[in-house]
Amino acid sequence: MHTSRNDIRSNEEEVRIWDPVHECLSRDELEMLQLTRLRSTLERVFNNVPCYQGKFRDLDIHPSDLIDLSDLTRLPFTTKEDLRLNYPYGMFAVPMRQVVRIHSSSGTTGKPTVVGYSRSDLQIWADLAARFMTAAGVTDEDIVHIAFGYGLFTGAFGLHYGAELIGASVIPMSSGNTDKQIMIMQDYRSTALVCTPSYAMTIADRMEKSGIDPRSLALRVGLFGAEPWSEPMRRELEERLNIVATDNYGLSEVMGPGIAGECRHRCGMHIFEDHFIPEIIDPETGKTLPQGSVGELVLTSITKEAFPMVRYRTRDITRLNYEPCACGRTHVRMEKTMGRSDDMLIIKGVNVFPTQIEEVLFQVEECEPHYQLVLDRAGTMDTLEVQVEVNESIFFDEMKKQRAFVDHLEKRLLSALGVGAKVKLVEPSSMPRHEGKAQRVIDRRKP
Ligand code: DLL
Repeated sequence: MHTSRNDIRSNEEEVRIWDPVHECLSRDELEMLQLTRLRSTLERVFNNVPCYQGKFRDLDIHPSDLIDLSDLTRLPFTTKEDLRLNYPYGMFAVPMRQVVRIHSSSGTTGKPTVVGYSRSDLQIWADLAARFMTAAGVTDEDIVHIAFGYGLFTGAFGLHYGAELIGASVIPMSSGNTDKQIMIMQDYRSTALVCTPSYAMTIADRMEKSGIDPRSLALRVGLFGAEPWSEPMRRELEERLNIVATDNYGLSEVMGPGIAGECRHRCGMHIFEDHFIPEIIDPETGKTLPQGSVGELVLTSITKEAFPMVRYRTRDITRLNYEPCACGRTHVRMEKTMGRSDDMLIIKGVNVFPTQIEEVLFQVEECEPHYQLVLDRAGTMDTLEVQVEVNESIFFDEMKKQRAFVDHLEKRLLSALGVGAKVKLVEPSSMPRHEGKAQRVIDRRKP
């Protein structure tokens, strides 16, 4: 436990910082630490991972050439393809006897990515999860209900050990069986809910259907992540579950959850820069973009032993904010991601992220928070159909009213996206509900 932990007061509200020494370093101190850690990571991968050795040699770079942090941009990127080519253990930088845990990414396309952790990696992982959970307001008084699936997915274990380290009481519920989740929440008085935002919405829906008032529960905070979600979705979850909903970010290749998380000010997720160096690049050219630009997040891990990643291309689109935060943490904040560059839809030449559509739908009272996007092709043109559930206020037998509502929605989407989409209203409760990450896009263009 950290003896150096202290409490900082801001805006009358008590702000707890798990590791103030590292989370509040000055930029100079932070950069010195990053440089030292980066150099030892580069030595480690150069000496132990043939893929990195080959990449460095191809570019005629040796780890000792790295004098300044700005030299990072000279290093090669690592991509998902590198991990596939070295499946399953080729990117590990320690012998298997030092690997004490294995996880993997979901692998919806092709083989999953396998990642490993040494004992020290697991300690750091728990510590970083404790950081963002503390930032979200979790304390040793909390009863943390984990509704991520336990298994190869990093979500459940990541937050589980973070919460235990804080001293909270952990309920390792896993995902699914929504009625039982609600019963446990009622009976065990869960105060913090951990899951994907879409599963939180499924839980909220089920509670409403069963006539359970969220105010009768002890829930007060939600720690949601693992998929993109919009601000209107946050507001909806806060209202329907009577909680403060916070966002946290991570990916298995770089560690899992615990790379970044929001503090109570909820103005971006602090990236734990003493462990990860973030960059923003142009996803097309790979060029580093100036501070404040929107682009693809690239991450370098600088303390991992078993599975270090140098300049890993996350494909997630976001922006970094280096302004000081009112919470006192000095680490850079990343904006809520718009989504992955792979999920970006190109409709009639216009780039659209599903979260932009979500933002529009969630602001329309008659729409339920359940939607799906169907992409198709008419001749050479891509088409987008937005299927959305509507509530009982839209009468399916009143054609004229319904037509006017569809027109209204289509106009709002056109003005927000800059491209037309067809809207199809579907009956309440007819869309699939999600227990893990939501699948929002159905692409019928692929053969
Ligand atoms: O989803 C790790 C995680 C678990 C993060 C639990 C937070 C909470 P993967 O399954 O490897 O790992 O998926 C990683 O999910 O590249 C993003 O595209 C997306 N993602 C994760 N967190 C967020 C978030 C986990 N807060 C991929 N907002 C990432 C938006 C997110 N997208």
